[in-house]
Amino acid sequence: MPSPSLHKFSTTIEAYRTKLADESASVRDLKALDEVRNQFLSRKRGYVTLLFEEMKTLPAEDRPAGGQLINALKTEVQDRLAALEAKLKVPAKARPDLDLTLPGRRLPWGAAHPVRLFQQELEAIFLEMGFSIAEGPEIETDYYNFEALNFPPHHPARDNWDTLYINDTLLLRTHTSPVQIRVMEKQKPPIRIIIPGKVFRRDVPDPTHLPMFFQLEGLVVDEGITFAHLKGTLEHFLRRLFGEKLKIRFRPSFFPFTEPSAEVDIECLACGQKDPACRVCGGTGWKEILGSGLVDPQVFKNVNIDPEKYSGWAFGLGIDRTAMFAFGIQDMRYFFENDLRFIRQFHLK
Ligand code: 2U9
Repeated sequence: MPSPSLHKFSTTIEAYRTKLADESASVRDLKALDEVRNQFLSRKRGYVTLLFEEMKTLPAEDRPAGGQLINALKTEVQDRLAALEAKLKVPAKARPDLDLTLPGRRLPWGAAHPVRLFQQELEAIFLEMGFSIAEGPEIETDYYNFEALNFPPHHPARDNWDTLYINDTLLLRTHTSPVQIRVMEKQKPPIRIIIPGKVFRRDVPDPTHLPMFFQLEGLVVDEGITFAHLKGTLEHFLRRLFGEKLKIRFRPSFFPFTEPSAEVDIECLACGQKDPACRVCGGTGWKEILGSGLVDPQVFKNVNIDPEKYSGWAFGLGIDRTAMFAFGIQDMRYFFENDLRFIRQFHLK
């Protein structure tokens, strides 16, 4: 019969044996193995060293048996760690529990959204012509969104831009035009930029309106820029997008930030200008696609560019709206309902 103190000591050793089994079961690499080795065998504070210290508190007649118990545990620790180390050092390909010939797990792939894909097509045409892409904040001040663009406070033209205000001075930009102002404040002409981005209007969603949509605007500023540059560049852009033979017409219009201004229509590609009941063009044969104009001299003055020396032209179009026309989509809301049966149709290229 072991004495009660030796019995207690052997129970303690048994607990360390269980601990060794638990710890070594979770070892996955050599670093973890080293940690377990230190835990048990470190000369200063390892469990084995501590057990030898504890052994000294046993009655003298129990010490030899206590020492044997510790040495047995120590051998077990060393054997188990050596076996684990050998297993970890075998190359993965030689391990029977790891079959490297199995195919990998297939991850679901994300893909660009159709509006983004279309945006990239538009960008590519302007990049070919030497334009750069500029970006700016979606939360804007009243100054950059309106005043700098020649909309005085309380001017009735603001009614056409139904605005989501955050407070008296901050708002969600209603167009990407504030970015042109920011660029012109920092950069001297020549300037040749496009600005794609999210814009916001206080609109109730319906097939042709959403409170958030995407715009692409452009700006060219240099000496000697005329309406001919506007016309030639926009015609080239539209024919690269919709085809060489596309019919285009310019109509006079008004925007506070351009003078003169023009809206640009293209032939209706849905009915080929032939269906008086066409749902896309309303039977007119024409589809309004963008707005444009020569930059108003007042806008140049607001950013300290001399309107006597420089002139420029600008345009704006709705990316989602134009994508609907290009892809034959009836309802703008489809773009943002995240129905994969709809979204996936645009990834055939
Ligand atoms: C500066 C100077 C001029 C940008 C322009 C339009 C005409 C236009 C609309 C088309 C459809 C917006 O998405 S839409 O609702 N845009 O008609 N935008 S000229 O002119 C600028 C911009 C910035 C400094």
